[in-house]
Amino acid sequence: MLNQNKITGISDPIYVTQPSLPPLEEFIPYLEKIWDKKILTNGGPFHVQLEAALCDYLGVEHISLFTNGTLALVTALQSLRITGEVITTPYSFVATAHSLLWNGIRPVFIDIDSDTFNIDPSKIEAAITPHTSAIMPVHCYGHPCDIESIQKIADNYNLKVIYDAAHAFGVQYNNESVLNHGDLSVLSFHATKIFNTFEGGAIVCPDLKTKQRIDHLKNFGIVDEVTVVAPGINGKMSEINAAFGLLQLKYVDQAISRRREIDQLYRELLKKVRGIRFLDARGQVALNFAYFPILIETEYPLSRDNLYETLRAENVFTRRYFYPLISEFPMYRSMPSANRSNLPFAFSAASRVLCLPIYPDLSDEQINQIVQIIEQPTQKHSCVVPSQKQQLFV
Ligand code: T4K
Repeated sequence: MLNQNKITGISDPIYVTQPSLPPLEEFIPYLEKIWDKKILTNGGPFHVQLEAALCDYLGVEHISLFTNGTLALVTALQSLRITGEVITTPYSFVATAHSLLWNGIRPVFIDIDSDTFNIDPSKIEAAITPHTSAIMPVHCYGHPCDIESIQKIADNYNLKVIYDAAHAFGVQYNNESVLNHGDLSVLSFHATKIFNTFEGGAIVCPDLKTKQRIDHLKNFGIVDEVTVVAPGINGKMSEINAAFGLLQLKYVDQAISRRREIDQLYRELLKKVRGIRFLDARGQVALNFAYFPILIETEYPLSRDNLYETLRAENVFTRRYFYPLISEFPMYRSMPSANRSNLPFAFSAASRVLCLPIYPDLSDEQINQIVQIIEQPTQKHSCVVPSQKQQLFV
């Protein structure tokens, strides 16, 4: 029955993303070097090289590499000695708020901007209490937050700003890296990200002293053989991941440029579909096209979840990033700031969003097939209505 309904006959599943991988043979020389030297971790040569190469590529001062973005977030909060309450968004991957709980910090959720889906700065001041020590915004989908307004409030109230920049690798805002804003920015190099090291992450920081503190914290707090300065953790990136990162860096521009083409093609093909809306970034930006979110509005004949299921039945596995909201998960749900009435736009966004597949190896043909599935209910819809009308007149 399902087969009869197939619109495009897509046989191999298309996922929301697929990691970019360089040619395997190019990785072998890196492995040979590791085998020769037998330095596998603890700040080895590839680790040092990747930190320098990323500073160069991203246009930032200092970077500290991590095993993943979540440990980098946890450590970023430790490094600035953040305590009490932190104002953040419910519209993100759950790691954003989990990093606060792991530090014994209470997340205070505020609503998002209805256009950008990033934290709404006009909601920050009302959420500040004597316990507030920082703001943790997310550059959602790599679209920069309202950096200026956030910084102004942070300065007025003496709050730190830690950006969860997991989606914002390579993003420029006003011709400068978006990662240079706030006190710290945290990146993820997970397999699903623009730039991946299988697993990985990093903290971007503006001064050497902060980097040194972060470097100690990610290595158990060890300074030297006989000195431990803090109850640190093991968050170090291994040499194999760092080596892979160096190779990946050679291909990242190519990957972003193919993503840009895919973004443009989707926009071109979908612009005439009633009830499908795009999300645009504000200001002068160079994006990385990490995600392709669309919004399913009421004029579209199917609900967002019906479209999600229709695509699944056709072997296209989109994702509802970010549904459910973080604030809906059991460990957050009972917090006063998680109340639905406090987060109307976030709830609305989470009920309408669908992230379509986007990754460098996605072909134009596959994009056309995906769009065909999205268009079909609108065509069916416009056919059904006249034929029903005709029957009435028979
Ligand atoms: N802050 C934000 C704002 C984040 O988005 C994230 C991570 C973090 C912090 C934390 O950073 P890390 O600690 O992860 O470095 C995925 C990722 O696991 C997660 O890293 C990411 N955000 C989040 C948005 O997406 P899932 O549960 O949706 O992943 P999964 O396994 O369902 O993968 C999605 C699709 O990707 C799969 O359907 C197939 C494809 N895939 C995935 C993997 C892992 C592959 O083709 N190959 C792979 O190896 O969370």
